[in-house]
Amino acid sequence: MNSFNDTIAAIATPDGTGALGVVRLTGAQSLNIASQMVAPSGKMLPIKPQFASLFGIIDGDGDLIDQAVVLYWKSPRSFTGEDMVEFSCHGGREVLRAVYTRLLELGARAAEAGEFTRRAFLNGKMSLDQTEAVAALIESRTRSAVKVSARILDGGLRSKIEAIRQELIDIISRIELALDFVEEELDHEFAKVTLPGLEELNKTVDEYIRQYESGKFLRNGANVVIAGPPNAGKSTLMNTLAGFERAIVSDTPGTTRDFIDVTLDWNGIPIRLYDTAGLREAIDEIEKVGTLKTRQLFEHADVVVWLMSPPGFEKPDHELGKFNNLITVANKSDLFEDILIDPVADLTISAKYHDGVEELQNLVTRFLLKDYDPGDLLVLEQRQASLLQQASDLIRSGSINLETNLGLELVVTDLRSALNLIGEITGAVSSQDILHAIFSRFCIGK
Ligand SMILES: Nc1nc2c(ncn2[C@@H]2O[C@H](COP(=O)(O)OP(=O)(O)OP(=O)(O)O)[C@@H](O)[C@H]2O)c(=O)[nH]1
Ligand SMILES: [Mg+2]
Repeated sequence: MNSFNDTIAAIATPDGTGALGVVRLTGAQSLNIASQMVAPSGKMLPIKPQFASLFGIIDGDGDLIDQAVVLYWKSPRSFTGEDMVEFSCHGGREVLRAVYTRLLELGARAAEAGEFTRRAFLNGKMSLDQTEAVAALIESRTRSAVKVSARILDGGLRSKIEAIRQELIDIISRIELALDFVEEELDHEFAKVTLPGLEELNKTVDEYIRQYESGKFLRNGANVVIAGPPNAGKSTLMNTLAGFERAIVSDTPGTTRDFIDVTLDWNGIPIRLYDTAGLREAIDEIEKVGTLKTRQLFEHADVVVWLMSPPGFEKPDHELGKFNNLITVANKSDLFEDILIDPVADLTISAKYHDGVEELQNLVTRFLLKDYDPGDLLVLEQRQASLLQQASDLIRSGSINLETNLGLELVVTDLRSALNLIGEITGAVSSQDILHAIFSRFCIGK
């Protein structure tokens, strides 16, 4: 493990060519090191913090390698809480490497993945959930995911977790006080006034766990598989939803043999949509493999859209019928709406004439988000949700012990453990292992 006292450097922008590229430094020696590479050497000291200045940048031989805007942040008013310098250079790979290499020559160490943000956390600039939001923001694939991460980065989760922690601390201290003063026979009365608070707390915690179940689709995306008998119009639906002719459409049953996928954004959820081979008794080897692949896709599907068409409106087989997230859709409504057929389906559409297709998208996203508005969700990391789940179990066990009069000491033990787990979410309580697991997923320079 590297020391946190040294000064570290990284190229913070992606490898490649761009108009600008950023090289950053953090640590006590930042300004000293940076000063030795501006032309003429040493000109930089003193530099006004938080002001942008244009400098010539020189290498070890004193040769000019770039002109860069240099920004200096003085500790503690910086991202990491330490002295920091950022060079906004011209965004060529060799330029950035030359600047970076010079920083290392002057004594900076190469930063590890996530080390800047890790320092920000260790110096109390942000809570652990906020640092995770930094990574999530960078990884966001839709606008909704960006908004959610930005809200958490802004302290939207931290304040809520802090409120839960405070509530729990209040209850624990009341119980601890009672431990000293309350007579055995009064325990019952005491339980009666304390239980509602614990139940309320559990409701709040459970609500966030539920939000995680829905919100994870915003972050990770969802697999939506269109399946059904041959000729139902699956490929037509795929094309309509994709907005271009992705799949071959024909009135020959068995047209699609291998599955085809596209990536789309439905109400903020990154959707991977699959068009599959029609399910029927396969008539040749290729079709057999195709239908096998379709069935394998079901295992990874978050939603299966079962498409049927007139006249048969063939239902899914028994096995798929048991699938939890199945939406049945009757297609080709243009052919049957006038003759008043009412097929049993969750939705009726015409893939060819784009009728009801938007409703289908909304139905699928409502299904995935369990009626939450993406804008209201506080999307949690799995780490955070699992801590909340463990805390919720402990609070519940504490409530039961309180209710059944098993002794206040036991109740306090459960609640104290729950308090620790909740503290791990924001990093009020943390260990090296947790920090390592979190920051290793960052990119270098963040
Ligand atoms: N009238 C009408 N025809 C449709 C509609 N959707 C699809 N079709 C037609 O149905 C036929 C089959 O369409 P495909 O999209 O190839 O059907 P598929 O389910 O992909 O078929 P396979 O790949 O063979 O399993 C084509 O002739 C389409 O033009 C619809 O909404 N209305
Ligand atoms: Mg097809």
